[in-house]
Amino acid sequence: MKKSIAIIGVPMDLGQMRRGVDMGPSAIRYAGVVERLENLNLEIEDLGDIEIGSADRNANSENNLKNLKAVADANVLLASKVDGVFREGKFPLIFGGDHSIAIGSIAGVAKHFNNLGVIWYDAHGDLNTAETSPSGNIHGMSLAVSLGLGDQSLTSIGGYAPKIKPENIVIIGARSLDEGERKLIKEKGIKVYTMHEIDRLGMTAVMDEAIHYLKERTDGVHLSLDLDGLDPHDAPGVGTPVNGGISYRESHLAMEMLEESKLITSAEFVEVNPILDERNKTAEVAVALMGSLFGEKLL
Ligand code: B3U
Ligand code: MN
Ligand code: MN
Repeated sequence: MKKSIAIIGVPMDLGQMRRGVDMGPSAIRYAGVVERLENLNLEIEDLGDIEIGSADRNANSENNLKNLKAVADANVLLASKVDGVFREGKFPLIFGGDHSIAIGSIAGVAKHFNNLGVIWYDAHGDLNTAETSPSGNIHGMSLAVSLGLGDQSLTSIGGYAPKIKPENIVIIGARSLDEGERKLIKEKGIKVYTMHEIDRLGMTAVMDEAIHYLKERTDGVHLSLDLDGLDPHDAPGVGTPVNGGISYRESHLAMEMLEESKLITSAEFVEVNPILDERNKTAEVAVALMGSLFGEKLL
């Protein structure tokens, strides 16, 4: 049977303060994702975009959670959409939008597994809470929310918390962590491959270890790929670029190894911002990486 993929666009820009990331799903579609994946003999259904409320950029600033209500509402919708895709036996492929959408993606996915794993491919940890966040931007809190930490209107999405266990997370590409995030990583024993380990061990060994680690303890793995995990030379169209990132080649290798492992059961590609991009380069990189993740081969 043909593998069936359902695409969900989430034009969310309320989890951070830079305009343009709401156009990410359009940019990824424009870069030819449907044709690219259809060429791999996959059945693709594009479910269109989730509706996002409007910005309330001043409200809630006193509790350090910007646009809390609108971000929560959109993630409730996303969680139920993702849940529905799973019920139909399809693979959810989600396009962002800022990284706050991982809250809904993971809420929709995690109930279908006893022990969901997550690969968080990102320059950042996104492990802040309102108390530790330097910005109040919810896109820097989504992994913490999935661990059950944070405002109840976010952690309770999908009707259960926590969604994932700390030992089922692997962060890859980290090079910008806030104090509270570092503390949480140590406290919870979250596995992190920073750029130091990627340089030192090489991407092959990092992915081999990560895959082995998750295979042993999980029954499904969600890939949450923030394009700012890549170096800004290769993926310039992101809101918070950080130098010294993962290369385009290393990222392809990582996706190819994930494909070979058959580990990934859902995926999202986030933080593509066409306004900050160079001729849709970052969306094209995202689509190329999806090609590798779903089995594109040269020979
Ligand atoms: N850690 C900072 C910055 C940040 C997090 N995620 C992105 N930027 N993309 C924060 O605001 O939480
Ligand atoms: Mn992120
Ligand atoms: Mn990031």
